[in-house]
Amino acid sequence: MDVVTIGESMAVFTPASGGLMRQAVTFTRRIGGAESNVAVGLARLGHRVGWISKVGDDEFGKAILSFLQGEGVDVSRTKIDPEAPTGLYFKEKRRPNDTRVYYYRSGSAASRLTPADLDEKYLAAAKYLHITGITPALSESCRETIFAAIAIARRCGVKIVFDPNLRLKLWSQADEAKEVLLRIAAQADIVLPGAAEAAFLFGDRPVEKWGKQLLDSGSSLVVIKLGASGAHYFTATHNEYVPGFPRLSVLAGPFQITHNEYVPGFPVKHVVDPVGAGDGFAAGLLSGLLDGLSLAEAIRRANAVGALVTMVEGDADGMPERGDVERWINQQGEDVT
Ligand code: KDG
Repeated sequence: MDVVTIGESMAVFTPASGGLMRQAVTFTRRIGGAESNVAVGLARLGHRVGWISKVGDDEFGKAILSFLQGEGVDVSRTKIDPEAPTGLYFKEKRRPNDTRVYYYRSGSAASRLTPADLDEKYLAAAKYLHITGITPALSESCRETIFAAIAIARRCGVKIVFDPNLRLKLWSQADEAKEVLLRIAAQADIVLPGAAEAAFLFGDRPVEKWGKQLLDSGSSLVVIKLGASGAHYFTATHNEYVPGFPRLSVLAGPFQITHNEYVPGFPVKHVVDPVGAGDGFAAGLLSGLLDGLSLAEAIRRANAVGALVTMVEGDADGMPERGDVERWINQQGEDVT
């Protein structure tokens, strides 16, 4: 596999109309889950990707497996747990810029993942292991599974890509979230926080300090995602102030940046559904790195995939195919048909 990812996928229900969900009577059912979204994104871009998880022995579990198989994701290491249900979540669109999620996933099949569910050889043969901060929040055994996967990857030279994907609803204590996510970030090769996640994890310390801290602990790349504004990245050789680049403090609040490199994003005129954009970013970045693009080009692909995802309803549904991404980049983010 080019990439192996581990995490929970759920049946996602979205009311057919906006506003308060209590009024909704008709829902559309799709499939979502940060890690499987990334897997779908990579598969659509032509990469070999495996998804490790557990689903219940129920109709939603079957829907998830057939959706992912249909997309070309390898699910051979995903197990069916007859003793727990597949997780669900609801996505309420109250207003255009106010999307809320409600989880029904406590005790789900995926929350019962354990280190014994990891096939070491399968993991060791991958080029990248993709993980997010969602899985360690699901249960103690999920947390152990993530740290066991990290240990295998590090031992076997598999690069670890970590998206903090902070979901405070899944943690009982914010401090605990911070401690666990920082512990994982310190062991990852590539760390992909959004601006708000970076603020949560590192406070208002100057960005170059914690960027450097992550680089010192072994990360080779730290990318701060700024949505439509693009992304900043740090590497061991690009961590100094470059005059003239947009400052993160302007774009994202508390940071004072002395700095790195910046790759502009693609503003989208009509955002239909922002959920999954960060996963699109991760898929685009990994795709670019697998194709041997320069870092700036890979991040440009990441920005493009993230933008395209927001134009389609659903967490993974808008993941573009390679030709769509290339056209979008060539057209500078203008939809010309
Ligand atoms: O990144 C998108 C995910 O947040 C979404 O697909 C659902 O995995 C999910 C979660 O835990 O919120």
